[in-house]
Amino acid sequence: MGNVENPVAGTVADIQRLQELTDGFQLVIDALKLNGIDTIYGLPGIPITDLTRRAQGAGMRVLSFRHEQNAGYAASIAGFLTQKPGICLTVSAPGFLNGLNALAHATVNCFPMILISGSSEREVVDLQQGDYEEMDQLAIARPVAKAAFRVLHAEDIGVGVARAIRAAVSGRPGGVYLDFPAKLFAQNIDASAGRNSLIKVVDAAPRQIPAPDAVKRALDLLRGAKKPLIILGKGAAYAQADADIRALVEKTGIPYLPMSMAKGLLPDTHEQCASAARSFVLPGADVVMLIGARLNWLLSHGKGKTWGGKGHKDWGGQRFIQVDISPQEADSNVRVDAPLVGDIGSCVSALLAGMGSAWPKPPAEWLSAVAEKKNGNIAKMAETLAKNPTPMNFHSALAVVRDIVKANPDAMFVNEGANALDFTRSIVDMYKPRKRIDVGTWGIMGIGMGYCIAAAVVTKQQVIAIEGDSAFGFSGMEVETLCRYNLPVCVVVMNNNGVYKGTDVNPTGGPDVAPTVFVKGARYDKLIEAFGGVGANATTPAELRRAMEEAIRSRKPTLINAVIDENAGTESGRITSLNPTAKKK
Ligand SMILES: Cc1ncc(C[n+]2csc(CCOP(=O)(O)OP(=O)(O)O)c2C)c(N)n1
Ligand SMILES: [Mg+2]
Repeated sequence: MGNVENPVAGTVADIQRLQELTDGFQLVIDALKLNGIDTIYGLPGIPITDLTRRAQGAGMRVLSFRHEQNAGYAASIAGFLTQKPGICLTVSAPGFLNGLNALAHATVNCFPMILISGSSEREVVDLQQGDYEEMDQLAIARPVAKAAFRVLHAEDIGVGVARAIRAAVSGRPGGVYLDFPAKLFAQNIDASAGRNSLIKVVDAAPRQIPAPDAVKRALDLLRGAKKPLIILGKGAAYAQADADIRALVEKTGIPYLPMSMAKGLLPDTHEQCASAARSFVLPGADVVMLIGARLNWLLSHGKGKTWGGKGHKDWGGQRFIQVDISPQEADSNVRVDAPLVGDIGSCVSALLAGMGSAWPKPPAEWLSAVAEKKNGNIAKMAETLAKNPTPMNFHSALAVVRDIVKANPDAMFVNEGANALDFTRSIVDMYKPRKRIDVGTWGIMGIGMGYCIAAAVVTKQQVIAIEGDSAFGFSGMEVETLCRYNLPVCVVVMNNNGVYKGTDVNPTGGPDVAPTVFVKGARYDKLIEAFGGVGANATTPAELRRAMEEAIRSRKPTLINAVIDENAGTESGRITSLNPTAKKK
């Protein structure tokens, strides 16, 4: 307080000036909010604890996790579902490294995500003087990120956040790293200068219109095909061009294969869906149109025996049309005769416009051959699903899950494991776009609970997760998070006592069990009960059905331990051929 008798000029002004200051914490929050980002997935600690508090205080949803990897996976899939970058917030070095896995995952899967990590003092880190959690995080993030930035001055927070958003969502989306050293947060600057330094990103993911000659080239190739095939990838799901994609597929009359996370773009029960005839249509097709799908390992690189090639590297003779946002994607594995570069929505609508009204249906022989193969396989599968063996196996359990998803087509569906993944993907039909989210490009374990949390938070829908018992373990502690936020998530652990199966033995006869084997008869359902969630043990399809129906009715966080025959799985699930040891067997 100034002297009342002789008020010092400037005292009041000083106070006012103080009130008009802002700081780094506030500017980060303001920059995110200005760009419509309202949720943070993170884990508090030095130097970002106050950022989590103040973000919550400023009305953002701040979801706190038990491990940064799970927060990161949550952020990555939130990005996929919303086309806005999902934000993961971590502490320095170890927290950053825990989040890094998810950042790499986002980049590889083309999900927009921003990993924001606090970091230690630059001058100490750079001289390697042994600071608290010392690490050159920016350098470490760069190789696995689409872009990586560091902000040193509060005035630059607006630019840093804007660049991160643009990099994450434009072109082919990916993971972006944003490094905020501890000192940044407490920096004070004039509030109006701060406000003026913020940037509301305009047209962050601009449409990329395909060239007319490229559209014509693609349509000419497709029109001349005798045995055409369309493959929909998760890029097509990301694009949110659902009506046009469906119209394109239906107007062409061409059989289509959805990649795992593209299931439901058209209902899996659609008559043109060729999933049940995959091993027939891939080698059989003469022209293949890829829409937002890359010819990576998941499609056997577009060559080899899967595609009818003689040897494992031989071309099967297919000609490819590739619709992709990245001009570098074509020819990555085999020749692409008609690359169509642009955003999926713009490309698909250009294709539709170019098709005109007199598009010829594919030759009837091809359609009937595909239908015959498909119906045969579906009938065979129906027989297997109708069995009710004791103990329960993957098929009899998944027959129940299939019914439940059919009855709840709006539910989000999370899936990871090996057999628990592969059987589920082929047995459980999806009916709507972007409902199925799973292990993605790398086939990683650990996405489970992070995906469940983000899916519930973003969509507000019921979430159903089908988890291998090994897969679940990677993020299992987050059942506490499910309970803490009271999320409508029903986790089903397909418990076959181990990785792939529970029957391996230690060849030495020693006391350790085999590396793939877990505690027999574990009760995963007890875990969630510790936090007030609902646990259920299911040894029969009827028990599983009852427990899942109750979970969906109550919307309570629920974990069902589904006891599966420990003999039921195969090594590596459906990718045994990639396993060098299994090959020798
Ligand atoms: C991060 C990570 N670590 C390890 C693996 C190797 N891996 C592939 S599937 C799998 C677990 C399979 O067991 P489970 O989840 O129980 O499925 P099941 O086949 O038994 O149904 C593991 C460990 C991986 N894919 N990702
Ligand atoms: Mg298992």
